[in-house]
Amino acid sequence: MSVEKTLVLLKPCTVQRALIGEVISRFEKKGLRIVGLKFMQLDDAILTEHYAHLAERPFFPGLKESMMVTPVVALALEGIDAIEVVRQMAGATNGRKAQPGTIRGDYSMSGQQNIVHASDGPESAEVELRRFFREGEIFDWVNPLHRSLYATDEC
Ligand code: IDP
Ligand code: MG
Repeated sequence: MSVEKTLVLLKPCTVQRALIGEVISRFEKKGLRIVGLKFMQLDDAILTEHYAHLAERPFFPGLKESMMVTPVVALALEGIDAIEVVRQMAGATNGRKAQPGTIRGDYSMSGQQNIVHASDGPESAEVELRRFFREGEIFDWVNPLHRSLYATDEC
C-alpha cells in the first residue's frame, strides 16, 4: 500500500465522442486526485517511444495514426495504489472483452479505439509521467477531503 502517481491518456476517440468529461468524472468520483491535466497534440516520435513494445505488431502504424487524429488529454492521477486502481477501472484492452462497469467495458467496442491509456506498473508510470509532463506541470495541492477518502492508518 503506497501513494502512487499514474499516467492516463484520453485517446482521440474519447475526444471525438465528447467523453472527456464523463471519463475524467469517473476518476474524480473514485477519489483519485488529479495532479496534472493538459491537452496535447502527439507526434510520431513520442508515440514510437510510448508504444515501443508494439513496434513489431501489424497494427502499430494504424495505432500511432489513431493517436494523432486530435489532441489527447493527459492526466496525472494520484492515490494509494493508483496504478492498479486505474488499470482496473480501465478494464481489458479490447472494449468488447472488457467487463461492463469498466471504462472500456462501458464505452468501447474496439480493440484499438479503447478510450484510455493507463500505465501498467510503477516503472512505466514513472517513465510515462516524465514523457508527457514537464517539471512544474504536476501539482501537489492539498485535498481537504483526504480524511474522508482514507482511514487514518492508510494515510
Ligand atoms: P493496454 O492499453 O491495455 O495497456 P497494450 O497491449 O499496451 O494494451 O496496447 C496498447 C494499445 O494498442 C491498446 O490500448 C490499443 O489501443 C492498441 N492495441 C493493442 N492490441 C491491439 C490489437 O490487437 N489491434 C489493434 N490495436 C491494438
Ligand atoms: Mg499498455
